[in-house]
Amino acid sequence: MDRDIHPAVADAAEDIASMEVRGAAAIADAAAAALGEQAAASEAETPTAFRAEMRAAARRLHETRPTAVSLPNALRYVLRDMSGDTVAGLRASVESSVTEFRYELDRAQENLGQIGANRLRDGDTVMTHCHSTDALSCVRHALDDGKELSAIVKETRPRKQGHITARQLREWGVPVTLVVDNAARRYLDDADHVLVGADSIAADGSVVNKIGTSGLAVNARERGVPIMVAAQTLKLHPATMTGHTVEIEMRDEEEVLSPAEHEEVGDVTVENPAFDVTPPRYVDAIVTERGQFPPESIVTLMRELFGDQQGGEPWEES
Ligand code: RUB
Repeated sequence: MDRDIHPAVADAAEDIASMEVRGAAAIADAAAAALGEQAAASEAETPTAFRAEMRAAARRLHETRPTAVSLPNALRYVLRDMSGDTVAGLRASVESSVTEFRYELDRAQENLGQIGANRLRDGDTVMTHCHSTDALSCVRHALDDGKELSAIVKETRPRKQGHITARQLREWGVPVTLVVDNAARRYLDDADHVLVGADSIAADGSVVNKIGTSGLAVNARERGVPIMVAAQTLKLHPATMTGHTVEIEMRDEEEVLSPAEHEEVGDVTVENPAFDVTPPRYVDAIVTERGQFPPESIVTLMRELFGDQQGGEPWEES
């Protein structure tokens, strides 16, 4: 336990690891806010000590969940521009980066929502998987534009994030049909779009999202239903430009099988991957705040955004 880590950072890390805070955008927002709290409460006496404290806080947040690139992207955004010759100056720079980051996060979600909404027509039915605030932003903007939509919501085993999506859509007055994941193919005949979010998007246009997304996309393609991925540029994974792959989080087996059920079933290995990879050929459009892209061309945007990023991570010891 690092005594310089502020309780707000430790709590945020715990909330992210336990999925109390979940979904790529919410994780990024919570991590940035926690860094802000660390900076505000720091008792560091020298700029060197302050920087070390911020790096330690970022490392704690970074080690919580490995797949959503929005988390390291948020930490980088806040720490890369940290500047100042005094503790007060450094603190002010972190606080202003955090405010800016959180504002941009909201704005990006609004902007991509409007772009995604343009793809949805009055009377359309969308099929969703998991719970994505970027995807829901597209629905909300379409509703604000006066379109009527219905939704087929996949339950999303094992954590049932579909319930969160269903609740949100009902609050907006959208008629919802909730189905178990295995029923998705049957109900694709009633869907005009598959609409999902992303945890990471690789340079080749592959989409990493909640486990089950790739199977849904393959089925949707076979049925001729377009697959739209709503993902602000914070979900673009810079390291994939240099050949790195995205780590897929493996979660606790108890999310799948309780100890009592396991006892009853017997000695079996339980695997619980939280995400999967949908190859670009199954994705029709990636909708970002910078416009919509065919997945194969997302690398152009990545070069523009990350082209000059070199060297180690800002939270590593220098
Ligand atoms: C959440 C998930 C969401 C993306 C995008 O997985 O896969 O589709 O994170 O969400 P988990 P958003 O529940 O395991 O975190 O658009 O809100 O960033």
